[in-house]
Amino acid sequence: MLWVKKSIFMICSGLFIFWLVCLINLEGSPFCTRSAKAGVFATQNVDLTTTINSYLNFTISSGGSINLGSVNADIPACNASGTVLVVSTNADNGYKITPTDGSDTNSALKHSDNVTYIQDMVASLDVPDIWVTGSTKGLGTTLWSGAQREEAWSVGGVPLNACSPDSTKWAGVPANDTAVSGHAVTGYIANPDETYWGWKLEVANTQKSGEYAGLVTFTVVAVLI
Ligand SMILES: [Ca+2]
Repeated sequence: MLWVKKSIFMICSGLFIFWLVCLINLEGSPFCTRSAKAGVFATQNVDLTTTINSYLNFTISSGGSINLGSVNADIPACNASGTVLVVSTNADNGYKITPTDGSDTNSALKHSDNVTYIQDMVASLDVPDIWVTGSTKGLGTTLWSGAQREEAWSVGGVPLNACSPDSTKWAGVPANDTAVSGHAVTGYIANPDETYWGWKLEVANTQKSGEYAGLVTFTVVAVLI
């Protein structure tokens, strides 16, 4: 029986030595099935915050100067190419844009006598109206094209330009931008927003003849939270 006891002792000793070697540094050895040693560790989080500042860039890419030419009474003069505005902003609630001329009744067109004006077309930017040739009078503007053009400007068709018949509605230019806007994007826009504005003029035979000129100012306001 002595050889049995020796054999058992030898086997147990071998297993003990094998376990001890694995315990020390033979992790991953094909002879060792023990998984990797679990380390002692702890974690802490870093809470990061930042604020992205608002950005706004506004340019007139074309049509910064419009000449409506020589106008006869009761025959509208219309500028087909119009004025193209480009607005880039990262504002989280979009932006609004409004043409203004300092008067809710007079247009920007002022006679060289420095007194006489051509009137505004009688329709507001938020409720534009169709132009009835021979009846509608004054200077009007229209948002005739744009990716986010308001439905209020539309007559139903797709305008080829600002002067396409029955394709767009018109409005007078208000005194300031506090009441209504001609165009309002209500959400964040990733790409520059282009809007295409037309100009149309019709006068009665009582409008004083001569040269008229004036400025319309477009104001862009970013809408933040
Ligand atoms: Ca006006």
